[in-house]
Amino acid sequence: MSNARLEQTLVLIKPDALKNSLTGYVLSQLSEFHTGLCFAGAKIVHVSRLLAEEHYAEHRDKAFFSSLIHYLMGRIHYAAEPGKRRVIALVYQGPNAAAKIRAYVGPTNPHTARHERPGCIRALGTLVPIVDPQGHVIGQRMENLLHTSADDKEAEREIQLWFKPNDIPPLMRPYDTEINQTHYYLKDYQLTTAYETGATCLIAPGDVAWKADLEALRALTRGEPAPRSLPAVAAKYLINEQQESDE
Ligand code: 3AN
Repeated sequence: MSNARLEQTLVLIKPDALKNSLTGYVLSQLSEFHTGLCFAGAKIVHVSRLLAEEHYAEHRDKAFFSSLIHYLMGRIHYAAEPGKRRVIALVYQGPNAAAKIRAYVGPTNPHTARHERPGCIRALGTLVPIVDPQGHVIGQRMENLLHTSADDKEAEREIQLWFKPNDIPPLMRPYDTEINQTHYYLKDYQLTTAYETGATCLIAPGDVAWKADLEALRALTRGEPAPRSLPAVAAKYLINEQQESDE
């Protein structure tokens, strides 16, 4: 990004932070007074499996992946209260946004955070054993309260995964947008441009969309290789749209 004022980063306040009533503390710690960054976007999200798996796509082959997805979906901290399964997604803006927020939040592993950066937000997190159906410990899950984008490139991918352009005020939008000209629907995870019963409209003509999403949808419609997968485009348009089963 050429304009440093428009540098942005994604922060997710995850279900363990919500459960432990740390939201106010996190917002205060990350406030403009401390970080020099300001809000560009905020939304409360019931995280679908599609969104969680896209968000953590780089960890797909790791032993902790399934546990990580359930954690982000709120199934671990709100097992008996599906209505409370939420994440607060925030976009912060300002020079060096990703690096600044990561420095405030601290290391990924809460034990390391406590050791190396006592007082950082993730020092309040914990490590939890992951147990297989036979009761054997097969790994550990880091409950580290927050997600923050690793760098500017990841921030671009993640902000466009969680936010539509209109979730961000016009003068704060960091990435190219385009006015859509076509109806795009999703039915049984397949893309169509004509409505069928049971289909969900992803984007309608006249909607403002990320340019990269529309480029991907046009390529996918033509059956050509797309710069971005259908789930990566669709997930944000389905946010808070449908009631997921508890599978
Ligand atoms: P960060 O969240 O600091 O960017 P990533 O992207 O490496 O760190 O990891 C994403 C999430 O995956 C972490 N927040 C953590 O919950 C989990 N995770 C990463 N590495 C491990 C690991 N070795 N064991 C268990 N969980 C992990």
